[in-house]
Amino acid sequence: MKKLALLAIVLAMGISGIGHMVSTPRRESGITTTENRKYTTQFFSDLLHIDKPYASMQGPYDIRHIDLSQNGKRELLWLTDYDVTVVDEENEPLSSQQYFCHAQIMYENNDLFRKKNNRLFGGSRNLPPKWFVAVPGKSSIHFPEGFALPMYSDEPLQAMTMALNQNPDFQPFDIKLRTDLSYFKDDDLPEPPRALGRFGVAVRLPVLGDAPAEGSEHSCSVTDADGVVTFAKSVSLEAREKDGTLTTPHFFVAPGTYTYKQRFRGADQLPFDTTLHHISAHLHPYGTSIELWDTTENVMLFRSNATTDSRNTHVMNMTEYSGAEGIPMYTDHEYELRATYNNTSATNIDAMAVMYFYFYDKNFTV
Ligand SMILES: [Cu+2]
Repeated sequence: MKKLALLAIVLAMGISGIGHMVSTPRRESGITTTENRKYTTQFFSDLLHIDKPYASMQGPYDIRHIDLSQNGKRELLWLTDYDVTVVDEENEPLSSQQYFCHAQIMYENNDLFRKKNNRLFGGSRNLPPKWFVAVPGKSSIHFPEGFALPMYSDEPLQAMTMALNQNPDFQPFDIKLRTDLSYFKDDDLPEPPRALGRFGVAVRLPVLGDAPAEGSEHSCSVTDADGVVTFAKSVSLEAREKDGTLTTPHFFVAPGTYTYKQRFRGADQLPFDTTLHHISAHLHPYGTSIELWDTTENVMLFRSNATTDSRNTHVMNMTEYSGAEGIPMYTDHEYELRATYNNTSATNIDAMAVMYFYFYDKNFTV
């Protein structure tokens, strides 16, 4: 499931060819400023030319090969903030972020990450190769005070940014996407912050025509407003689950109201019982909310509400959780995502439903 999700995102971003790159790319070190011991490094995308409307994940994109070292010097850093901003040709922020689609910070490839993670941290760091994802309505991530992602300054990262345009009436124009990463240097801190690990869970629907046999157990189900179970027509990104079912995280939603449920076990995602300290979520337009339930205790732990613009073309805001107190999560509990779409249009719309979690990585050691 985890592997499938990663593959899906790489494919989703239209960058599947990147793995074939042979030479080591030249890395940018960005523009760094500092305030109260916190460093912020900025990277700018190339100009992205918007010449037509683009569906989600089909807009022009940019990839920067980056690291946060000064002169290649290796030091322990603690990442605290990630921000993506739409700017004009002069690097001035635009008033509307409606041209922002997706952005992420991730390792060049999964194998390199596994090797580095073992060599640098003895495998004690519970991060996947992808560290940050920004989506429409949630273009920044700020951890609660005292929590951060640990990294060495010379770890090779890539910053991907992608534009979106869902407005058919416009003159062609250019934008750039600015990525800001903020961090502390371990050497400057009297005490290290608490390390965060990360995982994400997507609703993955069985693809229409390949639905599981009647009565078989599957981790995902869809019911319409009348409680009738339906299966999805896939838009893209299909992959086979371990049980052989073809599933998709990017599906069509017919007109009407639907609730999508995705089950998972705590042990599928966590190495130990711990607490969640930051949760954000991703829905497409017409998505209304996505909830995290502890189904062992039958209690809702968190709900992210979506706000969409009046024409239902762009998600303006997704509410998040960020807190030092944390939300307990247990390896022996069962959990469920419940995402609701209310498609008030007359046609099928495309949709996704994902939650991104940061947890206290209590066994992390340098
Ligand atoms: Cu999406």
